[in-house]
Amino acid sequence: MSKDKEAAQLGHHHETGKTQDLARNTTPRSEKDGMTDNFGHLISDDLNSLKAGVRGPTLLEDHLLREKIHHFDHERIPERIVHARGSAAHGYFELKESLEQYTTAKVLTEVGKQTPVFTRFSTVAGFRGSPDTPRDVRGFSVRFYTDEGNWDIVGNNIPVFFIQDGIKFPDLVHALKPEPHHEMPQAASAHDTFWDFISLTPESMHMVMWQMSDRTLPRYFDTMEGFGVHTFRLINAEGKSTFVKYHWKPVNGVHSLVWDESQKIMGKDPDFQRRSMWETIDQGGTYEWDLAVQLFSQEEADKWDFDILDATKIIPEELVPLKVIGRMVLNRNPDNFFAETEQVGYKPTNLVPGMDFTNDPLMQGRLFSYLDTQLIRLGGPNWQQLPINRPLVQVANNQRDGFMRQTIEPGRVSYHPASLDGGSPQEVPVSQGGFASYPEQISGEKLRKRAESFSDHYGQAKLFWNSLEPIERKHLCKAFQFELSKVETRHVRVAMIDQLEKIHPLLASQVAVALGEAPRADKVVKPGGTADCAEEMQLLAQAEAVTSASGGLTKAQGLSMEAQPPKGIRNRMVAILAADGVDGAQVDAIKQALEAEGAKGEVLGQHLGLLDGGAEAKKTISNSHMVLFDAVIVPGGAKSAAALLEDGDAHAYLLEAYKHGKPIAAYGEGQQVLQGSDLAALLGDQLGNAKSLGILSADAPAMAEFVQTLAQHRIWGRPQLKRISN
Ligand code: HDE
Repeated sequence: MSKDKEAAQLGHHHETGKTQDLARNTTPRSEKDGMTDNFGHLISDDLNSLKAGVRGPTLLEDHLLREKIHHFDHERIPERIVHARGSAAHGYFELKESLEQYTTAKVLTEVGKQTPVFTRFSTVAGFRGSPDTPRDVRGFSVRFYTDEGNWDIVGNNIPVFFIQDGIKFPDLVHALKPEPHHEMPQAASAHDTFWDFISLTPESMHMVMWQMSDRTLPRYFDTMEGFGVHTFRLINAEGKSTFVKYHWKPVNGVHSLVWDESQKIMGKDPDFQRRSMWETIDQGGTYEWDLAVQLFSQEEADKWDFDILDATKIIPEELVPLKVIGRMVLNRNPDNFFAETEQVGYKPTNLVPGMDFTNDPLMQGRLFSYLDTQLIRLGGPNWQQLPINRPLVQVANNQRDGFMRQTIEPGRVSYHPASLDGGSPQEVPVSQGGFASYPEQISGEKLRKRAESFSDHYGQAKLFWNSLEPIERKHLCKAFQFELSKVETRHVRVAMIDQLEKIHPLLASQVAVALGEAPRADKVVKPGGTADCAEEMQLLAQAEAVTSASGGLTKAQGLSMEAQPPKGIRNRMVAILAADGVDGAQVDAIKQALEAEGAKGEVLGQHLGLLDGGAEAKKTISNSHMVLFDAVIVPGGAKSAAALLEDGDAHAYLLEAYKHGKPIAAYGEGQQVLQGSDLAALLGDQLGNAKSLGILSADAPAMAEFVQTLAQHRIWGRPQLKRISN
């Protein structure tokens, strides 16, 4: 292990003296001394159990066998009830702009300081072994190991939530998870119980619009945004409170998969997103986000027609602009998945002095839950001492004991106040950095009731719809059609159409038609109805009405992904199709041009290893698939081109790339593959417009043009090829 790495790991330990060695369970032996059991005894045979005679029974006395199997039998812990499927990386957060005016928190005031972070991305519904790319909300949990203790932003990739009150969370999750009688479906909201609950919970309408949009199909972890969701407080040196919302903005831009592609990836590579992050970081790359905040006062909040304590509402950027204050860079993979990614326990109650909660009733429910859940998941109250959960600063209090206590504290004092053993540690006054809650004035009756200010459930759902580009509306509409068509109970489907009608009659009609129900707005649906949302989406009047609960806006910026400008091609993956005889020099030039932009060209050969012509294939055309790449290039080399023309799998790459709006390029003799492809046959005359369709070709690689096309991410609006439509 390198010195640096060792130091980084030891950074999680802060006991002193002799106790430290015991607590770390380090052994004075060097590795070459050999294998031991779990108590440090050297082992002479780890491959044969102890038997009475070589063909005889195994003896109960075989403590080595028993110890090994005892450990094995208990190697699984309960998975998270939600967000079980996840993957994480280490890195740092660097503050670029101080929020000193608003908070005393050092992590938000010490400009230039790099605070270590551990960030975990997850899906919500699926089990721990479920695929990475279902249609699902993504968790976005960031732990900052600050000099003042751990700070966790346990957020999602969607800025709002399904429910307004924590008491509904178990019901939401039970409805979403596989149905209890047969435990199906896995990692999918497309089933009766979920939509039954949603149709009876109008407050979820804004969230389900986001959920059915492309937001729940992120391409990579680093092409999705993150949000703290709730309104939090910052508190400055004068004790003044300012409200804050947190936003993570991916440096590589926001983009998504298409649904057909997502579904295929679940089979072709269920670890697709986890693998992409791992490989990028392993090869020296990074995943990066800017941290932006929205800061506002009570006086401003009082003017708005929605409640800042309601987690089903955003604060439109038009009301409070985003202010970028720093950057998070993920640059180190965990050493061990279980010890770090599985055992990390985030909790929204991890705040540092200068921060506080608000009365958001959803957040209030979370404040209890995250601590509670770890008791069973991680097995007791000392889960906070696991290396990944410990703060980097000293922990000092007189709490002792409990399951799996890691630290060994000397002395007789396990209470406070104490005068024995020096009486320490002492509390720290607020003026010297001690945590204090904001002294908010509270008065009122004790009751079970929701505030009137939480009652608008459709305004922001409309705002979201209005803010999308036509292609995004089309996808959203198709997602509703897909999900609800999987619902077997008709009254649940109809109840959902009723809800959608309150958002937009066109949307409701399009969905209704696909479900075999009468459209809700005849004029906007073709006679006979159509299940294709495309054309009708274009018919929408440009001027949508002002929406309620949005500060008087018609549409808001930042909601559409398509409207955000392209941000280069960093971390994108390009498939280079090759066979023996490929033009190796051209392949090198293509790869270098991509690498210069931070992207990667992967040679897919007809076989692994060195191809005649010089390129090396680490993957094959048949062991991989187009859905795992962002674009495809067919390079030159006459023999290679001739072989690819005969390769049905190679043809499929071009068809799939076309279908999913991905750039296609052919250079040199590779152009013959394109011209002779199944794709060309289906396109016919339309190949004349190839460039405008994102199909590029030239005698030599024209990489500037290719990079520009790839930066657009998708080429929408390609003429549909009926034979490969889904
Ligand atoms: Fe969570 N949530 N949640 N949640 N949540 C958990 O904690 C819970 C909510 C979120 O990467 C659990 O350690 C309640 C909103 C993420 O390890 C559990 C309520 C948001 C993660 C829990 C909510 C989230 C969790 C399961 C309503 C977005 C993964 C295991 C009151 C802002 C953390 C665990 C990780 C995990 C409870 C609502 C995000 C059971 C009761 C809103 C990203 O404690």
